[in-house]
Amino acid sequence: MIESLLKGLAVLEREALDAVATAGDADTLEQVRILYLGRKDGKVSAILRALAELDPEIRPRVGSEANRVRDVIRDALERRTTELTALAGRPREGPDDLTLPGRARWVGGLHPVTRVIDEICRIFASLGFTRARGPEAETEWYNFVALNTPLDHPAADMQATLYLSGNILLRSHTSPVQVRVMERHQPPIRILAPGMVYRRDAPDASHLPAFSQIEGLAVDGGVTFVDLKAVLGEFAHRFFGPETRVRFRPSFFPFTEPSAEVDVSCIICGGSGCAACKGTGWMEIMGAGMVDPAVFEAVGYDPQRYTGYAFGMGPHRIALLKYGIPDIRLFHENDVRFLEQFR
Ligand code: 2NM
Repeated sequence: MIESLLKGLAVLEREALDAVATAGDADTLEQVRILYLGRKDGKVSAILRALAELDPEIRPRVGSEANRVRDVIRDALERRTTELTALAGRPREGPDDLTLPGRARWVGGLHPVTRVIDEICRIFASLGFTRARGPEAETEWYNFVALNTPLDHPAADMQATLYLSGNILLRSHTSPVQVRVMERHQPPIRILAPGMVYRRDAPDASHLPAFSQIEGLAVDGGVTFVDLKAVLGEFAHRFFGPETRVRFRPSFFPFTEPSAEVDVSCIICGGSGCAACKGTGWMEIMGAGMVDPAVFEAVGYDPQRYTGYAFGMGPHRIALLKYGIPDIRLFHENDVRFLEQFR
């Protein structure tokens, strides 16, 4: 009799402890408590109540075992309650939430002026122009005299040019590169000279003391203004789009004769007139002309045998027009919010 009673209690104890351990929330745990320790119908409570009817011989032994089982279950319930409360307060365990948006990595990019320079060079490279480079600190000969610009010309004035020392100055255009190439190479030549140039200007919305320039030069027997118009027209169509119209206005440069300013139909409004083209429908993008015979004489070319055309443009200025930027100084403030718009 006593053996089977004690065995029954042991089975109940194991059952109850299993149920407590696997209960996943407070509600389930409360159901387990009612099932075993509930005042009215709890399995352990019923046994404790029935002790009174037991033979006094075995009552103390069964009674103390029943009380021990009740206490063990009560402790287990308490511990599991604390455990479940702590779990509920913690973030969910397990794999990361794959539905969250990714964290964008910071990506660098080319400066808008660099992109314009690269695109211009790419187009002229496909038309047969080779890149040429030269020093940024130049002599008066290469920057002015060889380019048919006497030193008493206003462009050579101390007020316009950044002199370093003596007759050494920061080049005010990339034409000295063309002169250096012509001195060392015989025609035919077709070159593009991109680079930084320097002028004694206070910075404002449309001027920087240091800015980029790209000049081109083609020299051969029989080169005419028609070649110039064809090459620059092709460039304009590729750079600004096939609908672009091009016009040449008479102008003057010391190193070309005749000379022209080159306009394209407004790249913002297409020519109908807007704020970007100041209502004219046209935008000035470069200067150009036929190389003056005096320049050929300075570099030792025979002006009777060779003719050539040259042109020059400012990538900073073209980038302003292309992207509709109101102030050229924005290019060099290094403000990432500005720069990242051109990636
Ligand atoms: C320009 C406009 C017109 C030019 C001339 C030469 C050289 F060396 F052949 F004489 N190089 N670049 C030139 C001609 C540059 O820039 C607005």
